[in-house]
Amino acid sequence: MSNKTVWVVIVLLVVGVGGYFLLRGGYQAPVTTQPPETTTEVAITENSVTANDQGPGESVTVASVELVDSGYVVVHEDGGGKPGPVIGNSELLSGRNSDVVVSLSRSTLEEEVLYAMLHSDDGDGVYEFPGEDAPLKDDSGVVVLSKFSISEGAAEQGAKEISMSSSNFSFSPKTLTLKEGQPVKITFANSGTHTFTIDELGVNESLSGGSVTVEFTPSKSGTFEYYCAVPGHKERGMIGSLTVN
Ligand SMILES: [Cu+2]
Repeated sequence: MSNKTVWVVIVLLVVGVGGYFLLRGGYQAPVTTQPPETTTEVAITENSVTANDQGPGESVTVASVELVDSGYVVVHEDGGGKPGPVIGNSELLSGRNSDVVVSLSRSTLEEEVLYAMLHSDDGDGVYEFPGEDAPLKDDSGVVVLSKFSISEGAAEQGAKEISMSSSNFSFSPKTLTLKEGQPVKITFANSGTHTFTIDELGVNESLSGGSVTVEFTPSKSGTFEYYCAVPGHKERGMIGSLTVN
């Protein structure tokens, strides 16, 4: 064998063996590792607001606001059983906002009813209504609001009253915030046959007929799932998240 032939054989061997390992995956390109995701932000897909009954003062605290886009939580006084004049507002960023303090143009009065309503922002960061900053509505065209009342010792006494809807196949709102130990009375506008079930709190009420009232007292704090236990309904979207503080 000439020198030239030896070199040709060596080159063929190197290329052949190298190719074999490449095909077998025996050689792996260096992997650049991505830093782990550190954010726990949950994407907000639906606007919601929850205000609990509270004592009188010069501001109110809105327990929970979830906004898809930045906007306002606006406090209306009662105007004959529905939201009347505005007595305060607070600008909020998109996402989950807890215990939002809204300063008011007057002190709240014992036993009065107030409404915390979500409004959009037209982009100028100034609350204008009537104007561009209209109330936000849910998928069914209902204004997103939470009715609450002012009373001394609200947390110890009266049940928190909430309106919800249940239908094929969703609950509205999809998030609730309640206080541990404060009784709650939920009136469902219902269509179809469903249940309102919270395993951790021992709640399992059937919902049938047009209007159903469910009463319970959250016995512990935490974040719990509420869902419809009719087979297949939860999977199709009858599920929500309850936070008990
Ligand atoms: Cu159902």
